[in-house]
Amino acid sequence: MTPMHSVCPHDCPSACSLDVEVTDGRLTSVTGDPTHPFTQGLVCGKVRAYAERVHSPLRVLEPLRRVGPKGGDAFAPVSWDGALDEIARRWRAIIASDGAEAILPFSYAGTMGRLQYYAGHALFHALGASRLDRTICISTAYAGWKATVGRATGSDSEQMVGADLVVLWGINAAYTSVNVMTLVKQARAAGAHIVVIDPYRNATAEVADEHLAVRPGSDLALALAVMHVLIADGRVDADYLRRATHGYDRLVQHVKAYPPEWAAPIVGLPAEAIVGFARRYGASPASFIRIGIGLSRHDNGGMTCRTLACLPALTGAYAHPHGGALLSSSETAELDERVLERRDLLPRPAPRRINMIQLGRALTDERLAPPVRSLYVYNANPAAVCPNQSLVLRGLARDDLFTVVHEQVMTDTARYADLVLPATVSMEHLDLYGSYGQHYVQLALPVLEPSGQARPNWDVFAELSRRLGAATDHYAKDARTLVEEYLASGNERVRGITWDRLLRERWVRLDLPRPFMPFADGAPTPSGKVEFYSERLERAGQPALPTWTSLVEGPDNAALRARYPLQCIVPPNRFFLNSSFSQSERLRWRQGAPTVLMARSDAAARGIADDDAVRVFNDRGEARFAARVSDATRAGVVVIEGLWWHRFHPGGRNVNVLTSDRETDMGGGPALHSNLVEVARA
Ligand SMILES: Nc1nc2c(c(=O)[nH]1)N[C@H]1C(S)=C(S)[C@@H](COP(=O)(O)OP(=O)(O)OC[C@H]3O[C@@H](n4cnc5c(=O)[nH]c(N)nc54)[C@H](O)[C@@H]3O)O[C@H]1N2
Ligand SMILES: Nc1nc2c(c(=O)[nH]1)N[C@H]1C(S)=C(S)[C@@H](COP(=O)(O)OP(=O)(O)OC[C@H]3O[C@@H](n4cnc5c(=O)[nH]c(N)nc54)[C@H](O)[C@@H]3O)O[C@H]1N2
Ligand code: SF4
Ligand SMILES: [Mo]
Repeated sequence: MTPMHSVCPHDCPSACSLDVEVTDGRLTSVTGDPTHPFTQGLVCGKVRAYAERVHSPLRVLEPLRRVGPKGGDAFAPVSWDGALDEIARRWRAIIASDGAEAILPFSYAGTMGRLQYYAGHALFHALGASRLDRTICISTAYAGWKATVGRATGSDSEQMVGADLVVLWGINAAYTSVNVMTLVKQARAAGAHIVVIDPYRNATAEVADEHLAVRPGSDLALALAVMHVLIADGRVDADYLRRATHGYDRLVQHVKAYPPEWAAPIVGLPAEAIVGFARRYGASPASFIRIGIGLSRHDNGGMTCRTLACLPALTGAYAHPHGGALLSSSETAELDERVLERRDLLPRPAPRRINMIQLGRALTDERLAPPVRSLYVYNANPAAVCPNQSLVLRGLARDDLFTVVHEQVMTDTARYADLVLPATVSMEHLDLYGSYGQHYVQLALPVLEPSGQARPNWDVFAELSRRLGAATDHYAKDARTLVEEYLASGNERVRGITWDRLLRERWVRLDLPRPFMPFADGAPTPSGKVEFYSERLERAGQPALPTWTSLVEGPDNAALRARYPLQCIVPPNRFFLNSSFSQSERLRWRQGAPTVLMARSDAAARGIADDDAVRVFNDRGEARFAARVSDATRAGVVVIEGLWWHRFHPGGRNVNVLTSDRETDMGGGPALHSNLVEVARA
């Protein structure tokens, strides 16, 4: 048995530091590093069972060629050289006949490791392939947040301990960032009052002091009413407002239109509850709001995040060592992604952009010129995670589409591939990790030999680069050189973080002042202040001040609501990470079954009992679930947690059959939670 260090690569704000044990070449134990200040010895149930993922019977161990229909499971082994030569040959022919834009890369954050995340960018840029707009997760939230404070950074979560009030706003931290819950518990023990704002009583709300069960997509109305009360009561920090904000006078006039009585029917709470929350917030100088990215997945998600970012500026909490707000810490370390991304290799004019949430449209739109002739998927499982799944699957099923999927496991998407290439897992390759929830940089060396013939993304793109004669200088670099160049691109917060130091110390904290209060005296916006009034939004045709907008697909859409009366939100479940871990028999068993949570009155009105097989449907499609009848959600709101692989889902389709590929108000992200549906017994 050899004890070693690794880092969790998954798309999770915790980026846990891991202690691992390897026995006879197999992973035998994964636990949280007790010395890491954020991990604090705790990892989630998904990664504690990691051996089951690394040594899964569903691992792809050799390159495969599809020998049956697309979407099936008939594949035969081929050699690496044969597969790579074929890709190069097919791409050369496509480039000659249709141009390089007919090639579309599709990737997201299957790994957060910086090298493997960006591994393909240089090659696709140099070829002139279509560019993918990677909007599926953070784009809307960041666009809204940045309109107010300029950068995806915020107060340090560790400073929550010592706060009077902690608000977990649209974040199911007990599932999606367990280490935040360690801090929440410590904050509570130190005297903080914990409020969860979420449409349903999720696992996080279960352990809070107070749960505000808002209607989906109504947080903007709630926040506007909170502003109204704070200003009307004079519960604002005049000194902070003068020193650090822009547009306060205009905000004062503007929010007069949003009293609690106006918000109450939208939010679905009594006006007194809204006033109570606003007064508590106003009376707590050390208030810490942890905002979830999930909250932004609504038609008005950008404006919602923008407005929440204004609240700590009213009370001055941004200047309190235990106050403020955090949506994401991903841009706290100011590193230059261009070192890895190599935008300088793009041809001019730059190739077209395709929004990843509209993959189905891109693959099926006959007017698209050139059409997409080849799709190369890595770090992602679009068949399961993209909205408007029926259209995505129709596109993936095209016989004239040459699809390559580089994967660790035989996903739903891999089954549509012409060629499947085996990928290493994080413990089999080297990478550098930052985080979007904490402030440490980590390096992970491989602790296991690659399984079968698996190769890292970087190595595969390097092979393709050589075969295609594109971006060869970039791929001639080794991993260490790239890590060093990337670290050297950082500002003073990253200075002193070197390869050797990371190897020696495992994790290194960014060089930040303690306490870290990035918006204590202003913010990196055009005015240099926290912007209540945004000229930039105004120029983009958006309201310059925080302004109520209702959901395109929500209670105000009377025509649609007449047919589909239930709002349906689709947040993560506990034991999968997006669709990852759906391959694990043990975690599927722990998760139970794909379920839809519904209120007793909604169930009774439809003759549905707990555990009944039901179908959930709208104009986009239909999927099957087991009903969970409970008082954890209100009448009119149903909840479908998690993304199951199709083959483990009754009916063979998952929740994203129901979700739309329409863009939200900002950033081009998806309104995954703004859905209207109907439920019936199957
Ligand atoms: N176990 C697990 N962990 C994960 C993931 C996973 O799939 N499973 N996914 C990872 C990824 S990629 C991400 S981006 C993060 C996301 O993690 P978070 O930022 O925490 O976001 P979510 O957990 O998606 O937030 C979902 C919460 O928002 C609530 N919500 C939905 N609509 C509204 C609304 O209108 N108002 C309010 N107030 N709340 C609303 C949902 O009910 C749910 O409780 O988690 C990561 N961690
Ligand atoms: N209904 C609904 N849909 C959602 C969401 C939701 O909350 N509800 N959440 C959305 C969000 S926030 C996100 S971020 C997206 C996530 O969407 P995806 O990024 O597609 O996430 P995963 O389903 O985890 O798929 C990642 C895949 O990458 C593979 N992978 C991991 N590491 C590597 C590697 O090093 N190399 C290669 N080649 N492959 C690797 C994994 O095996 C896995 O199959 O889903 C979105 N879709
Ligand atoms: S998925 Fe998140 S909580 Fe679980 S080990 Fe990875 S980083 Fe930690
Ligand atoms: Mo995400």
